[in-house]
Amino acid sequence: MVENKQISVKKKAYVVNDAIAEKIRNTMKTKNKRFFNVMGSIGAGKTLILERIAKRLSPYYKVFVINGDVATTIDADRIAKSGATTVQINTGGGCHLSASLIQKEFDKINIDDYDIFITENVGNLICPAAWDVGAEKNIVVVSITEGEYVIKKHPIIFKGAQIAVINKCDIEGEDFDSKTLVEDASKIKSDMKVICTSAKTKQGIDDLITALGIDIPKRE
Ligand SMILES: Nc1nc2c(ncn2[C@@H]2O[C@H](COP(=O)(O)OP(=O)(O)OP(=O)(O)O)[C@@H](O)[C@H]2O)c(=O)[nH]1
Ligand SMILES: [Mg+2]
Repeated sequence: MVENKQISVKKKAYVVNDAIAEKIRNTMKTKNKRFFNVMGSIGAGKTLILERIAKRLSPYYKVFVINGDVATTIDADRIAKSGATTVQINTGGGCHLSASLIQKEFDKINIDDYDIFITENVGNLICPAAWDVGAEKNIVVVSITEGEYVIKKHPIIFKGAQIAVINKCDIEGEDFDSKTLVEDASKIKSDMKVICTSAKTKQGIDDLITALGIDIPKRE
């Protein structure tokens, strides 16, 4: 009996979360704003990718990034140096961002002041999969150093994503290979967009921005 009660409390939490997420999605659509949720493993390169994206887009767009971590403001501080406005959510022990945490941050700002909103979710390939934050697209980042089975072992988070990013392709070689990861991500959904990046060298960053559906004005 106790077990059943726990399940129903959890189900209720998902229902409440999904309703807030849907409200966020509708607000963004109505206001013609873009909102993306970047998930991925610990250390896969989420923050460095967002630093690159923020630097590339900031001359043309107002970018607002919400970083989720258990502790510290390291990631928000890093991305702020690339021209985006950032805020860090510390979850304490929490392993994911939720729609209500995001809504609380949106309540503190004027949505109309920004064009593009991006969350960096807490690093792991499990919990964020279950918690819709109201983004129009979910992006999952893994890196080639995480082993050839990382996507096969975590299919759920990829099923809920539109874009899979295989990062750290600059160290591709005998020990690390992107081929299996690209194949595995492509097999999960026929319409999955799979992009190999190196946040270090900036390889693939413009492809990722294009996959998000963001126009990059031509350089003069
Ligand atoms: N060689 C190489 N290193 C990278 C690349 N991307 C990130 N790194 C390095 O990997 C480490 C982790 O990068 P982060 O961007 O902090 O990773 P993260 O996914 O944000 O990590 P958490 O927020 O802690 O989950 C840093 O030392 C980065 O410099 C890449 O494309 N190539
Ligand atoms: Mg990070």
